[in-house]
Amino acid sequence: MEPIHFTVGSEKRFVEFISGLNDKDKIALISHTDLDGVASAKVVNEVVDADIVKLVNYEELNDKLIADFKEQKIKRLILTDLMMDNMDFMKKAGKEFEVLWIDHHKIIEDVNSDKIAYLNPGGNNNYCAAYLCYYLFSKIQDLECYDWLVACACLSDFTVYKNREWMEKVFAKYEDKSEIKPMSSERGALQDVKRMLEFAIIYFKTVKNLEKILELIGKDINEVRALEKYADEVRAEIEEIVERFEKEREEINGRFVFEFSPKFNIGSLTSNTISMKYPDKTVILLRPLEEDKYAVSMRRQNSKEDVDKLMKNCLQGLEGAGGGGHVPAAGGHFLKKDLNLFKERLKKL
Ligand SMILES: [Mn+2]
Repeated sequence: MEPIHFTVGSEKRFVEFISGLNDKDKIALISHTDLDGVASAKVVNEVVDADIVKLVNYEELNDKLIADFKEQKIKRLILTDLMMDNMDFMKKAGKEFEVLWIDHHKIIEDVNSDKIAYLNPGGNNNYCAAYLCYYLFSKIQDLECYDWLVACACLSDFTVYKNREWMEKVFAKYEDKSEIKPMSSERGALQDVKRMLEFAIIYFKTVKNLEKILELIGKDINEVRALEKYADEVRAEIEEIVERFEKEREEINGRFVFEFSPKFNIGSLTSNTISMKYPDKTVILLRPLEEDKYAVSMRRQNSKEDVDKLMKNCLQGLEGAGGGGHVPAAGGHFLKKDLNLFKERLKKL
């Protein structure tokens, strides 16, 4: 692997943290809830065998988590693929634990200290976290058995350019002849597994048991088929909704409007799938939320209508409503009681 330059932290800091590990200090490993986060946790845990492994959303990085770890006598905390927009959590964590933080998101502050080793290459999102973990921990232990999983994370996080040579080697090893690009619809051993893992992650997030996926992913790429049945449930729901869209959509002023309430968290995946099928149509999808609101997404793939503007005009002045985005894609929400008003506005705009 080509050497990686870290803008904050260094391989020396990493090695210091690792050589400080011992049998008696309890370790917690936390990582993000997407494919990059899952792959990072899998790679790191192969080496450190943490006492607690948790996949967390950003809002869970709070005082309660630190208190829980303290109560469980955690001494060392490892974070991977976790973005932070301020350093409050890290500074508090650095007071309680020896911390290793490996990340590739925007660098807000260099929080390296005697207690915190923070490694981030910075720059233009060249590497995903799983690749960074694989690169660093491979210096301690041979992790080639997980190269396929790391390659899937690279595809999923759009980080397949800077590490091109390595990606090519892994694609060749697994005889995947597809073009190495994110969002590919081509078939191939790695592309297929990557899409399947993304769907399986949606499944386990919905049943609130994402850590289960770490148990089910093994070293052998062929074993990962055990996850297929979960991924298929999610895939089937998307297909079913797309089919229903074809039959049940309303057309208001040349735009497609459709309401659906999925079991899985597939709102944006479904919006993308449908709008890519109709690039010259504005597609408006409504999803009832648990409270008294609708989530609304608007997409226009060819950008011939500014859906950010449309969204703002439709929601203007509505009680408890808000939203916006960019020319081709916007999201928002409004109260259920305003559905008719929302549609009336669509007729006039
Ligand atoms: Mn990531």
